[in-house]
Amino acid sequence: MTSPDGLSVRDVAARLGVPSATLRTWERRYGLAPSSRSAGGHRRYSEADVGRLGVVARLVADGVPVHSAVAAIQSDPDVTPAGVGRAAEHISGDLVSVLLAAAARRDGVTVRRHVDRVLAQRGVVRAWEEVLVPLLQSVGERWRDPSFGIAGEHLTSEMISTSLRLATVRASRHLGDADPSRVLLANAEEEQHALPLTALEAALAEDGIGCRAFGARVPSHALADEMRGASPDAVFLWASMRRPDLDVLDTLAGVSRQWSVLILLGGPGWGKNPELPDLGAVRVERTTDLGDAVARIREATRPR
Ligand code: B12
Repeated sequence: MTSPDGLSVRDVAARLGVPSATLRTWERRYGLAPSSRSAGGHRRYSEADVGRLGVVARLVADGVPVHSAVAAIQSDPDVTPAGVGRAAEHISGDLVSVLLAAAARRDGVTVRRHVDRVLAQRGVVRAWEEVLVPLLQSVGERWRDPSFGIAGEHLTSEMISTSLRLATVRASRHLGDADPSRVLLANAEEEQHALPLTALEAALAEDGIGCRAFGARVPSHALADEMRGASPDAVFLWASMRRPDLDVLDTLAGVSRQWSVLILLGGPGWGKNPELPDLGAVRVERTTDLGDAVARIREATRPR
């Protein structure tokens, strides 16, 4: 219940789950002051003040630096906790700029620290889609620029890779008896872009699904041999670079006619609407984002 002259700092702290000391620090450093004071000089917060602080608290909990969260509410003073999505969009953009600047000055520790935090706070799928994909796409536009450089691209992808693997290791502790041979992840032949596979492995682990991940440049015959040995439910194949043909699918299908398997294709290399061959019992599907890939693999591995 709000008293007529507003809430005290303690009330606001309790409501938002943010310590009073933090609210005072935000006031001192970022000007997030209550709109009034009592006759005795005590802070008195209106519902609108609490709403704005709630947005900042939510964004900070999502891994956004405080100064960026404050900038977001200042650019849109009417933002409500319900409208935080718009502010988060602004902030994710801001975080991408922070990460690009860190990579440009070769500060890998800062890149990793932010990526670790975003992964822990948003989960792998949201962190990948909201921050890491926009970051990597910006990197893809910058590597020719000497102020960022090829080394900046390598450093960024190494840091992301380390953070994703850490997330996989953390989540794998809860995998228990999940059988990793049900799902195989591999890159197409000669394909070096392995980060999407690393992200998928981490997202699956978070979802309680184990897998065998073979990484970059897996020859089709080697993957076919693995399929023969494991009879998996799903095989995910990533391609960033353009694939000249879909022969690989015939190779994989050749060994998997005996059981029901999903071959899932991800990445721009397969083209927007590839004509997928009819391989009988072997299902070949195209997926366009990480969340969808996890959902299709989950479905394929569901006990029947
Ligand atoms: C990191 C990186 C590298 C790293 C890879 C390290 C690693 N461990 O993976 C290194 C430095 C090794 C590298 C090498 C090269 N790279 Co490179 N690289 C990239 C970069 C910056 C990110 C790659 C990535 O992870 N992309 C994944 C996501 C972020 O991007 P996306 O596929 O476009 O995402 C869309 C969808 O696929 C979907 N999606 C996103 N994530 C996921 C996940 C899943 C599971 C699913 C299903 C869908 C999905 O959502 C997005 C929106 O639609 C891209 C830029 C880019 N835009 O991709 C260039 C890029 C892919 N590279 C490129 C090139 C040219 C190369 C090199 C040939 C460079 C060279 N001259 O040596 C080499 C060799 C590549 C090879 N033979 O395989 C080009 C490819 C252009 C093309 N299509 O022909 C790009 C696009 C950069 C550019 N703009 O020029 N690269």
